[in-house]
Formats: sequence, structure tokens, C-alpha cells
Amino acid sequence: MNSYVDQETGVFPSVCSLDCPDQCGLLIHKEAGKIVKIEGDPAHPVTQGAICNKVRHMAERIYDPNRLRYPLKRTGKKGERRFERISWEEAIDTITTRWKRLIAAEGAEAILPYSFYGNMGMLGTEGMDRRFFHRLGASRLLYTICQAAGTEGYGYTMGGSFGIDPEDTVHSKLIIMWGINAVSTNMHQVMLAEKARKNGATVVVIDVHKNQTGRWADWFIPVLPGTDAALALGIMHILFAEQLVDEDFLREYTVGHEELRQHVRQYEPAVVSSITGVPKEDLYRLARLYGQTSPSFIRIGNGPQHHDNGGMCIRTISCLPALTGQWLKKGGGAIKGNSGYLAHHASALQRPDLLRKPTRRINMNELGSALLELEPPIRSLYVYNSNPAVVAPHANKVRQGLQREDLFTVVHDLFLTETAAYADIVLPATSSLENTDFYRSYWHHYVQLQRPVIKPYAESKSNVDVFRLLAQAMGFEEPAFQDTEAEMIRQALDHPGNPHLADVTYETLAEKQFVKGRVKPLLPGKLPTPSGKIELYSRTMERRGFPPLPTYTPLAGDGDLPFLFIPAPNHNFLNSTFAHNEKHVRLEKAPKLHMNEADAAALGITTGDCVRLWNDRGECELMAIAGEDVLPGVVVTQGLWADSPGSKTLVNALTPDRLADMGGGAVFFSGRVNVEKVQYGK
Ligand SMILES: Nc1nc2c(c(=O)[nH]1)N[C@H]1C(S)=C(S)[C@@H](COP(=O)(O)OP(=O)(O)OC[C@H]3O[C@@H](n4cnc5c(=O)[nH]c(N)nc54)[C@H](O)[C@@H]3O)O[C@H]1N2
Ligand SMILES: Nc1nc2c(c(=O)[nH]1)N[C@H]1C(S)=C(S)[C@@H](COP(=O)(O)OP(=O)(O)OC[C@H]3O[C@@H](n4cnc5c(=O)[nH]c(N)nc54)[C@H](O)[C@@H]3O)O[C@H]1N2
Ligand code: SF4
Ligand SMILES: [Mo]
Repeated sequence: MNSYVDQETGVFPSVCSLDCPDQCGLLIHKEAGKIVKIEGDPAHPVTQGAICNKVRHMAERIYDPNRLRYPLKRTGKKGERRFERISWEEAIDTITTRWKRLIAAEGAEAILPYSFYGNMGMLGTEGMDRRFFHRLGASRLLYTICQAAGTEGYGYTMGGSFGIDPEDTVHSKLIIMWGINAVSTNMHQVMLAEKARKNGATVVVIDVHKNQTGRWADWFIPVLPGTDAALALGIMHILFAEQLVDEDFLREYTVGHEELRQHVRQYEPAVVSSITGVPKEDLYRLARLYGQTSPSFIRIGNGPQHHDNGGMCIRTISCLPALTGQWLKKGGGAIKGNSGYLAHHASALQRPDLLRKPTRRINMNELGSALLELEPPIRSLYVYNSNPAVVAPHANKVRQGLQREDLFTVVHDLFLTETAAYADIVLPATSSLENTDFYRSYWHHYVQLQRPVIKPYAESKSNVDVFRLLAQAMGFEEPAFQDTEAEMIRQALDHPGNPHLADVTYETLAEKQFVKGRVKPLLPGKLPTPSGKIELYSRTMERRGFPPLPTYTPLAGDGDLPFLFIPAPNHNFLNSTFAHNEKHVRLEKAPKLHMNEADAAALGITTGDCVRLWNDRGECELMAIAGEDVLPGVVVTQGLWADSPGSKTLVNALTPDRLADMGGGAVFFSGRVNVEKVQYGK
């Protein structure tokens, strides 16, 4: 396969590597070997040439003077950011010598890999890395920080991550954006909804914050955090009571509709209104709109599932489309995530067979406790594709763990992140535009190819290359460590078990750049649930100790501080990516705290004041915006900001590291805080 590296000038197709459902097709413009412009690829059928502001300015990140150029070793104290340049030979030798000693003394489970999807390329996130750590016999990470609770919850109803084709949503007549800030986090769903809207569709947004997406809606419905399951059950109550359900569909394609009919009687509108903060009239109006409009589409976001009850919440919302028979209508149904369709041959790529005996699993949401309390202890941490010192819950605990003198930490990244500041060895990573990889969206149905567009920056290396070097230095002789990128892509896509991938091969990708999976509309009687039907009543849940019917459970207590704290993502960063890039920070200005006017007035706070938030996990300081964008008792901030000396912008200092009800998920949005005005000069 040709790489584009040797062509000094031209326009080259590419794919956005960021952890964003849209996974845009890109065109990279090069002059004299350097990227001069990044734009959307108009040929991409879903993203159609439109890209976000973040990635339009991606070249500035790629050529940022602060990018890591060569390996470093720590010379100062952990966290002090004092390092000196070393060679790759020394870096790899230091790491593997240390690991060999550690394995001999305490076993390989003393080593913990920690990663996420800072780059969605499968070879670098679920490929050579997994092979290496399997062969090493390291502790295994549970990848739970993002959508784990909701995925499990949705799966009980639908059998896996299967929703409708987003391209069909132009046919929807009612679009509900439920706990998704789509204007910032799924902009092409907004573009599709705009098309639907031109054909008469109504857009409803249900959120705890009237943010950019709420402002765009035809109807914004504010809801109290963690109460969406009650809202969905209230809608079901009215749908059954007013005979707005599709009885034929329920009989043919669902399990448990009679039990559900009885069960939702208890969710009286007045009760639901008092739980959710949604006025009774609005609840009726919403239920009737949903019951009388077809096709209707629910885009289920990540917000409602980052709660103590997040799994059950998504489980409950995902039952709604079945009640009105939406799954048989083009543009009707829901999407939580669509990764089930394009599932590649994971075991061929990850090679779990290289793991000689099962090793312990560590939930990434409990990194702080794992580093501080686990027995036998973790002695070495290898971080890539992620920045846990900023993104992980209970971040002060994580940092306390990273501070441990006896913990040997390696961080592979493009920048000297807050996590890298604690590393013993820092390795420079290539950007995705310097690599070969394949990408599959978890929202639309296209698989895409990335070929190198530019040469590796300075001495940086891809994840795949680094794990090859580590394998070699560890003396691993299995052929799996010799595979080229092209071979790995073939192994992953050659998956007879998944007919959706029948048209997606290395060859078709190389020829066409993006290829659509052969995805047929969902057949509600042939789902991968135990019954094949949509499971409104789930025996699997019952067996696992959950209520088998969708149910509202209140948030687990988080003390009695007055405010529920929602630290959500922002528009110009992608998690903590871009938080270190001047351009993006300038666009985002300053971290703010949205609070209700009445709450602010009671505390003597006005817009523009600096406020302190605290709980027993930590504190941070933000700029207050008082208004009507959130309900009383709720405070919302957006963005995972970088630390600068003296700044107190680490929002995850406040977030709990409890686990959600399902999937070991994170509960970023279920923490409570106190708020006060910062009095200068005191
Ligand atoms: N610009 C930008 N885009 C991104 C990201 C980013 O950081 N910035 N991150 C990427 C990643 S990794 C992900 S997972 C997705 C996440 O993107 P989304 O799916 O949009 O999820 P969040 O932004 O976490 O939360 C969505 C909304 O949920 C609301 N919310 C919080 N709690 C509740 C609740 O209890 N009920 C309801 N109804 N709403 C609630 C928040 O106010 C927020 O508006 O976005 C991806 N895209
Ligand atoms: N308060 C709060 N916290 C949250 C969330 C929230 O909504 N609120 N959202 C959570 C969610 S949904 C997610 S998904 C997580 C995401 O958290 P992370 O996965 O940590 O995401 P990023 O902060 O974008 O960090 C990715 C890092 O990977 C690096 N990177 C990029 N490409 C490569 C590569 O090819 N190789 C290597 N070695 N490194 C690379 C980037 O430079 C960056 O430093 O954050 C979670 N944290
Ligand atoms: S971050 Fe999302 S919207 Fe922006 S270019 Fe990448 S895939 Fe497209
Ligand atoms: Mo995420």
C-alpha cells in the first residue's frame, strides 16, 4: 500500500482519529512536506466535508512547539516536570530491564497497562499493545471510563450495541436528543437532524443543562440529574394509559410487555414530575408527542449513563421505541452506540491466546485505589492513549498513586501531559497522520483507512512500533510481534463471523478509503438477545440481581452537600486533548460554572465571580455564570482543563470513583459539592 509521505505536495485522504462518534473523512493538504490545511472530505457519505473547529486546527497541534521530540527520563521529583533527553535504546533498555527484574521478583501482574482511545486506530489501541501485554502476563485493564454502564444497560434490551443507521434519521419526524450535547459531540447527527427538520421534524433535547444543544432544540426539557429512567417510565405510563402503544409490535417482537404494562402503573405523572423536575403538563405533552409521531428517533448520549444508576437509565430509555413499534420504520428507533455492527475479529487482533494464564483485571475507574491499595501491589504503570491524571475520577487519589516513589511509570504521548509529569520514562508518540491504521465508527457504518501522510515528527514512534520494540527487547519470539500493519488489518477484517464486514477488506479500503458495512435494518425478532426479541423483561438481569423490568433507582448518596456537580465535556477540546493547545484554549476562554440564578443569589454570587467548589475529595475554582440554564441544586461545568501552575481547574478532583450499577462504569456526574464565592484579599 502506498504511503503519502514521499509526496511532498498534494491533497491526501485521511480519517479523524479522535474519540468522536462522527469519525470524519478528512483531506490533508500538504506543501513542501508539511501539512498546511485540514478539511473535511466531501466524498465521505455521512460527514460530507464538514468537520469541527477542533480538527480544522489540528495542524497546529501536530506542529506545536511543545510536542515531545525524543524519549526523556526523569531527573526531578515526580510531578516536577524535570526531564533529560535519552535515546530510544536507553529508554527501551531501561523499561525492559526494570520489567524483567520485576517479573522475576513479583510476577508480571505487578505491571499495569493503562490506556484509552486518545487515538481510535485499532492497531494502536487494541492491537500490538494487547498482544504485548497478553504475552507479558500483565494485569488487565477494564476499559470502563466511557460508555460501559450504558452499553450493558442497552444490551439487556437490544442484545448489544445495535441501533439504526444514522443516515436514516433524515426520515425521522421526531428527534429526541437525550443526554447528548450533540452540537459539540456529534455534529453530523445535528446536520442530519437539520435535514429532518426541514422536512417537518421536531427536535427535543432532554438535558440537565441548556447548553448549545438545548439552545438549538425546538423544545428543551430540563431534567434533574440521574432521573431520566423515571422520566422514561412516566412516558411509558402515559403511552399505555392512553393506548398510544403499538400492540401488534409488542406481541410480535417483545418479551414482557404485559408485565411492563402493569409495572409502569406506579409511575404516576405527579410522582414522576416530583422526581424529575419536569412539570406534569410537559410530561403529558412529551409522552403524547412521542406516542403520536412516527418515525421517532432517540439519540441516547453518554450523560445519563455517567451516574450511579446509569446502566438502568439507558436500559429504561432503550425500551421506549418498542412501545410505539419504531424499529420497523425507516428513521424510527434509537442509537446509543453502533459498534456491534462493525465488530472486527478481536481475538485475531488482540491475541488473548498469548496470555498463558488468566491475570487479574483492574477497573480503570478505580486507578487511584489500585495504585494505593491493591495487594499484591502494582509496581509499574504503562500509560498510552490516555491522560488519567486529568480524565480519571477522584483525580487527587490518582495523583497520590502516581506520586509513589516505588512506582515505575512509563508514559507514551505526543505531549508532556499531567500524567507524563509523573513518569520515570516518557516516550514521544506519532500523531495518527504519521501512522497506518484502520478506523471504525461507533455511530455510522463506515470503516476507514489511515495511511501515513507525513513523516514521524522528530524521534516519535507509533504505539505499534513501540510495542514491537518492547517485544523484541523482552525476547518475545512469536510471529505475532513481526506482523506488519497491513497484515494486522487483514487479520482484523477477515472475520467470517461478522457478515456486516463482508465488503470491508484491506484491498477495498486501500482502493476506496472508506467502505460501508453491509448493514441491514434491525430485525426486531432476530436480535442477539436470549429470546431474539426486544427484552422489556430480562431474565438475564433477574439472574444477575437487577430488577428485570426497567426501573428508576435514585442516585447512591454522595453525602449531603447542596449541589449535584456535572463536569461535562466542552466544545473545543476532546476530553483533555487540545487542553494544552493555545488556539483551542483561547476559543474556549475560561472554565465556567453554570448555576441557577436563585442558588447564586442565595450565596451572594453573580456572573463573573470566581467560585470555589469543594467536597471531601478535593476542590477547584471556576467562573460563575448565574442564570436559567440549569435547575436549582445543579451546577454544570464543561471541559477537562490543563493544569497550569497555581490553577485550580482540575474538575475531576471532585468526582467520585464509585462504580455505576452496570459495567463497572464511571459516575462522573453523580458527585455532590459545596459552592462559595472566592473573597479576594481574605
Ligand atoms: N467537542 C467534544 N466532542 C466530544 C468529546 C469532547 O470532550 N468534546 N468527547 C467525546 C467522547 S469520549 C464522548 S464519550 C462523547 C460524549 O458526548 P455526549 O454523548 O454528548 O456525552 P456528554 O457530553 O458526556 O454528556 C451529554 C450531556 O449529558 C448531560 N447530562 C449529564 N447528566 C445528565 C442526566 O442525568 N440526564 C440527562 N438527560 N442529561 C445529563 C450533560 O449536561 C451533557 O450535555 O463525546 C465525544 N465528542
Ligand atoms: N469530568 C469528566 N471526566 C471525564 C469525562 C467527562 O465527561 N467528565 N469523560 C470521560 C470519557 S467519556 C472518556 S472517553 C475519557 C477520555 O479520556 P482519555 O482517553 O484520557 O482522553 P484524552 O484526554 O483525550 O487523552 C488522550 C491522550 O492520548 C494521547 N494520544 C493521542 N494519540 C495517541 C497515540 O497514537 N499514541 C499515544 N501513545 N498517545 C496518543 C493524547 O495526546 C492525549 O494525551 O475521559 C473521561 N473523563
Ligand atoms: S472530532 Fe469528530 S467532528 Fe471533529 S473532525 Fe473528528 S470526527 Fe469529525
Ligand atoms: Mo468517552
